[in-house]
Amino acid sequence: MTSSTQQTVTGETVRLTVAQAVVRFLANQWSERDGERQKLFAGCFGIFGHGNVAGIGQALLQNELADGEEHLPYVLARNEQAMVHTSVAYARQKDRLQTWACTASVGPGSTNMLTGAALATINRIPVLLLPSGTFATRVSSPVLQELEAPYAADVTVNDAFRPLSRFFDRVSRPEQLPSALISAMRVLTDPVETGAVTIALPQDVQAEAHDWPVELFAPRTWRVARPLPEVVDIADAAAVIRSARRPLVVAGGGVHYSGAEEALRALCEQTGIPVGESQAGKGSLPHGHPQEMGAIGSTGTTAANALAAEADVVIGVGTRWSDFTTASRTAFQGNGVRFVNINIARFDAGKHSGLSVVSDAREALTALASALEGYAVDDAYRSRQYSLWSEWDSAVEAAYHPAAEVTDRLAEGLLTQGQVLGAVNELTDPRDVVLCAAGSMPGDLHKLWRVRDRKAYHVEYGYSCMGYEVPASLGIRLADESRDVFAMVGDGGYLMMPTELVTAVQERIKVIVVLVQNHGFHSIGSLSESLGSQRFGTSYRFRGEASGRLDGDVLPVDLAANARSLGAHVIEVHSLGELHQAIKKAKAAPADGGPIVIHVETDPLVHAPDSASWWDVPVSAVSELDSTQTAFGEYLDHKATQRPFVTPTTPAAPTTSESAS
Ligand SMILES: Cc1ncc(C[n+]2csc(CCOP(=O)(O)OP(=O)(O)O)c2C)c(N)n1
Ligand SMILES: [Mg+2]
Repeated sequence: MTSSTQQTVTGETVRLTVAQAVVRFLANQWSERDGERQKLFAGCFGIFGHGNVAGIGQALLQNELADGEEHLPYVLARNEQAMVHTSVAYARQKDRLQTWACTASVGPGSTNMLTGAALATINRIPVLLLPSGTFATRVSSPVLQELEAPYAADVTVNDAFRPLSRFFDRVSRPEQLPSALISAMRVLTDPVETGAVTIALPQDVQAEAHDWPVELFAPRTWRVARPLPEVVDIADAAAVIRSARRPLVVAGGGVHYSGAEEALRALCEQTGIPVGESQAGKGSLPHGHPQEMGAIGSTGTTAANALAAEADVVIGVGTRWSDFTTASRTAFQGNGVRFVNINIARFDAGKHSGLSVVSDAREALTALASALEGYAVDDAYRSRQYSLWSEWDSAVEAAYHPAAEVTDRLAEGLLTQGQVLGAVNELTDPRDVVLCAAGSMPGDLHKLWRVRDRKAYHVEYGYSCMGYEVPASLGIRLADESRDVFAMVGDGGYLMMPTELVTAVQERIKVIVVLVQNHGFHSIGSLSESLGSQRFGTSYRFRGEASGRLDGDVLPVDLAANARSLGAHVIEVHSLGELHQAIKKAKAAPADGGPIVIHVETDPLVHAPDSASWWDVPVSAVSELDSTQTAFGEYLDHKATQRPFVTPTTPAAPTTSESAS
């Protein structure tokens, strides 16, 4: 144990600071599933300040210099929110079996991680956050960056992590550390509980010495569970599905995290049941598979949405049924539609009054396939799937390769967003990863992207956090260097968080950022227009001298120069041909050459094909504007189609219809 050579080892204890104990403990944690074992922590991201430089910082230095088996690599990031995003993306790419720890200084360094914490928890992705806290002793209070709440002396800014964390502890005394660490590992490796886990470490406690039992640092392996379904639940689920004529699977992120793609494919091939996918579940079946209907819901394909509207039984697999997936509860219109929910979390399995199958997705799908032996949908339903899909696929083709009547109307040097997505899709390898989080591209990718590999689609749409894209690209590449990563980022998202390009330069991480410049918020602009708010405040423009409004000229902002100044290799393109060349050049660039940014301008007024769907965004009920009044009328029409989904799902035929419930 090299890192303890400077310490006094007495019998069964070892004397280390709290921070040294944290680092040594983390370096000895492993996860295991299906007999494969890996380090739970690939390393620790951080930004030092007075709150952690001499505590965790000293411990990480000592660890790096020792460079032994208990190594916990340290990577300096540029923004604390960003380093949480990088860790989350890494963990998602690793199917939640490995992650990173993140250390931040007292105060703003720590609270910068809050957005990342929320994102991790909402997406159910493990990440360990180690915010620093002000002195536990409080002898010099108030110290720099201390909150000083007048109503409660023990409240610090780190209490803001509580609602965002699946486990939270503050280690105010060294004796509390072992149980805090062990609880943290339990939650991180529990597929039901996992999310952000926070251990706040006051700055004085980090540096305090303690005699630790040596057993605390023994290697520990945390087995990631695959809970089996109850036999009776599978029997009931099979009975419900056997009674269905138009069943539909909705695949969520749980399919990927469980590695259930093959089991899903086998079930669908055996029964002919089609599949619609949420953002996290996209790629559950590969593009081109006969049962693959692509995206479902507000940003879905017309194929999946047409089948959803008619389905009599909907089988959710590893989905948390977000509003985008259900089109705000308007997607499923079948009279008496029933739900079967396969989910590892009872919380999700119970949604929509569904028949709950609480289980690992792979195990439940395998059991269900046996229980459904001899059952299959009829030929009419299969040919309906085929014709709906063919129709949608031609719409995708037209978006990838728009007709001259569309392209002729574009200003010189501009492309459509569909052309950009099409070019990236067609010129990348099937295993390359496309990444996005916010703006108009997540919806367009959900509809249009042709996924050819289970880990090749990474859109963060639980929190849809602008700024996730650049830092997340580092996480994906670190997790799997055999794939190129294409981060699709809008100008708005880029401006939120370009910082980690510098970290990619530092670590020579090859990520490819496709920066889509359209001078503002294409997404929110369109949304605003459809809701009667006339694209107000969504363009990046000068304030007009006459109007006093943000409707002047486009701002002279050069994001290509910005990316270049951060050390990225930048390729600016002004035509489809140049875009093709740029993608090929980026792919051919050396694996350790650092970040590449492809800067392309698009026309924000050319839209992707319509989903024939809806998303519930409230419209002002009273207004002086005609545009808003019209939008409110349309809003009420849509609201009338929302369904409560409260009919109990039992193996017997329902006695009441959903519309009567
Ligand atoms: C951190 C954060 N702030 C605000 C939003 C709300 N929002 C969603 S998309 C968007 C605009 C994104 O602009 P851009 O990245 O340029 O993409 P575009 O819409 O132009 O495709 C905004 C402000 C968000 N999702 N995340
Ligand atoms: Mg934009």
